[in-house]
Amino acid sequence: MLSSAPATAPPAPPSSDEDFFSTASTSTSSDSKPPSPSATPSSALPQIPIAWPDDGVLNVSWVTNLMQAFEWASRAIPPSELPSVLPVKVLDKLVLTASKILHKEPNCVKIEENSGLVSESRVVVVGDVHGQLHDVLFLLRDAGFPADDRFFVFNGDYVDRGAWGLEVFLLLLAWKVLMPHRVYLLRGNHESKYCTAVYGFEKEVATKYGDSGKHVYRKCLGCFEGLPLASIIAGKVYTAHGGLFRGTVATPSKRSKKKNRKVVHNPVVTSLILGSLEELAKARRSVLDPPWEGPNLIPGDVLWSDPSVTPGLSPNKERGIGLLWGPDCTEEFLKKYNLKLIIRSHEGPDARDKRSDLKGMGEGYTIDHIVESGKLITLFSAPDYPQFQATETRYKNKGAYIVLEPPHFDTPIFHSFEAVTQRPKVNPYYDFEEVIDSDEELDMVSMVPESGEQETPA
Ligand SMILES: [Mn+2]
Repeated sequence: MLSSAPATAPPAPPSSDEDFFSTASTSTSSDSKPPSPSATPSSALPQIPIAWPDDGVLNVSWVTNLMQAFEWASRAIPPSELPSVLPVKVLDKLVLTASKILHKEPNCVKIEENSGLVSESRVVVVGDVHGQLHDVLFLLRDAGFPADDRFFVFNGDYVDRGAWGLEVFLLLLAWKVLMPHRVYLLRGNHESKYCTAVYGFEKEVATKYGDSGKHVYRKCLGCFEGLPLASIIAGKVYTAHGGLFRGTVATPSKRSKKKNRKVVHNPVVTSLILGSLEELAKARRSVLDPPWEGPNLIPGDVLWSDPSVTPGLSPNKERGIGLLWGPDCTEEFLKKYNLKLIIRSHEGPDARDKRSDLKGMGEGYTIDHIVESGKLITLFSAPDYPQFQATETRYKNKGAYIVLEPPHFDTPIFHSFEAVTQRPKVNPYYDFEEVIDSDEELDMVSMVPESGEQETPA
């Protein structure tokens, strides 16, 4: 049964998915009536178990069937039966194929004319999705699926918190494999060993894949390590999960010029300066957990930093890793690279609830800095977050995504959306009451570095 599209709907997604999604709508920031999305499963059953195509080449119907299968499975079968839908061998093949593509990408991917960005293109930017499968499916249908003229940049945090992190990550990998030059998956701080051990993904995978759980988890971690850190769209928009980062050049302190200075084995007297894109390009991103000390700090900064209204750069004491940067840094970065926008994610309604200096995340986005050269935006795409929060303290936030349009791709069009209701009932994979107040703060005691990880040079 083909549902009728509303007048304001974006171009139809690929025809093979027409049966899959029900009609829903989005509000742009000017709309007065909030949408009420739903993700009613289609009467058509997915083709399962899913097999890797004989010719090894994915097509649109394979990817849409995967999405349909995950949606169906989330409602129809217990989590532990997911291997009957997606066998381990097929999962392995998907993760391996995607990993090979992702590892080859530079730290900062460029989406420009050379990569197929033309005057008919749109670029959709997405923030944290955190395992909220039904909301991700809604978002993809609402924005329109990736296509020749529709790019997607995801700002990371695919897993943890929500109950379907694995499905969300895998379906995005499938799109990446299908359209590697249209879909860009950046790394979030939750795509790490540390976060996934605390916020649910590791346990989720173990629950779903049983005896093969450890194997699947390891494959995912390996893939996380390969995710690029940032993107630049049309030479005008910088996106990353956390945001800006420090420079790696150590400036010697005055004292170090004195003759009788102590020779310090590992000099830490470094003034905090804003990092350059050249330094970002050289950073060693392939670490399970971005280090918070040592010489390789750029990945941790890009994934964990937050903006502040206070000028300057300072250590992000609240999180224990990354930086806080002020509007002056936003201006410096935009001006230096002739950019108009920074779109970062990382702060949901709970994080913003604790920050009196910045706006709340009720609409799924905030404009945090307005400076001479442009703006800094925080974008969060997980509505009604976090899924397992106690009812009385829920934020009931909307999620949002941004569309960038030609000719300059530098003016954000915000699309806010409500959560998909009638979410299947599931048990959380982490102790949400225990970690509710320590959201995303790095517990450095439990974060034991992999052997050699902190010292290995790039
Ligand atoms: Mn985050």
